[in-house]
Amino acid sequence: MIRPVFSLLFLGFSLAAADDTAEFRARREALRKATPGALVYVPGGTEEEKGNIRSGFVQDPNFYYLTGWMEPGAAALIGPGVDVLLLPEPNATRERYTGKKDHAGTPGIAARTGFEQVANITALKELLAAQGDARLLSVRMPAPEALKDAAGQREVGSALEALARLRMVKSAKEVALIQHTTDVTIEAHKAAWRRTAPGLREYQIAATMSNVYFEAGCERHGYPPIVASGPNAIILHYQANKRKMDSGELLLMDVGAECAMYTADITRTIPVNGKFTARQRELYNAVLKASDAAIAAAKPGVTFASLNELARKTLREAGTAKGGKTLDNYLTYFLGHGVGLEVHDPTDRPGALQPGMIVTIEPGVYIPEEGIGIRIEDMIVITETGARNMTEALPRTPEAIEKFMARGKSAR
Ligand SMILES: [Mn+2]
Repeated sequence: MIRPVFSLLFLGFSLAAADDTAEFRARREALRKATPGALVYVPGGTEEEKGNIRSGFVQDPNFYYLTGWMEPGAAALIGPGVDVLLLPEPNATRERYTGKKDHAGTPGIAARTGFEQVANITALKELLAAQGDARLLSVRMPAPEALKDAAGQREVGSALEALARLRMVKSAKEVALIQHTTDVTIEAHKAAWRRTAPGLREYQIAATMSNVYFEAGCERHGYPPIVASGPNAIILHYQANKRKMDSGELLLMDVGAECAMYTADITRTIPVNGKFTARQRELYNAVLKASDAAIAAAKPGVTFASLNELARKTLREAGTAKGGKTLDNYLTYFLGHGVGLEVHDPTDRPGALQPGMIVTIEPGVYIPEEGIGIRIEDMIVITETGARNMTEALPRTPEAIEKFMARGKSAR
């Protein structure tokens, strides 16, 4: 999926799975180091938040990253010598709908959460007062009302960038979780390739793909599936998925699952009838060349911005569209973005890539004059010496795609 915003750092919302408490504790320690002397407030998601009625409760990704806690209405307070999980008071009415919830009085709660202390959320004001005049920061801005009320006259600053920098570099455990989501998503794409045929509707392919990851126990889509046939592929975030696909057209699928809180983001573009036309192949190979060049150049110390430039240069030299403009004119966005707890995880475009960063590489060309849109999106993890393509197992060349589709058809 193409990132629609242009800010250096971006944090939003997402959900979860059990992990051991040690890693979450280590992340809180890293946040303390990154915000020396400060007291950081970390609000969790609530059941009242907009959109929950459709999606079900989804834990806030920043809160999840630092706590591993999956229940709604909680918060955390992190600072020098402060490691407190704040839980809501028991609410009998709500529990009739969504089940029993833990609270500060639940026996053994501190050991289970891995926090030094578990307190009632109403204790926030006292806890802040006990910390004297420590600098107060929040990982949600503007600061939540509950924090402003408890803080009184004290100013609240932002810890968003400090946390974003931590989230950009994935731990070994996170890389493994993301690889799992990626592997499940690859199976979803393959299922779509086996089914794709002229006359089907885009939503039928979306249904085939979603079914694979829901069957595998994944909680939700990482983002709304984009299944775009023919001219729809020019629309970067096409989500209607209603059109009937025809022989001779391309089908662009930008679809990713979210499993155990971590998202995949993978795009492939395939021929509806299993065979690329000469022009489709030519354009596809130009995009593939740009992708290969960027992936080959990715390594620690190189900037994401320079990979973007390299992909553009490769497209510029690869050919022209009808009308004569070079192909780089048809790549209208930045090359990629971080992926993790969110499909658009925090990303540093001008900064140097570091081992453990996971980013998409998603060059494309979208040519209205020819009614063709092609995108190839892979996820790479930066290693000590280069980069590993986490989505390599999903065929990328026209020849491998055609071979897979021919085999899939004959097996039906
Ligand atoms: Mn993407």
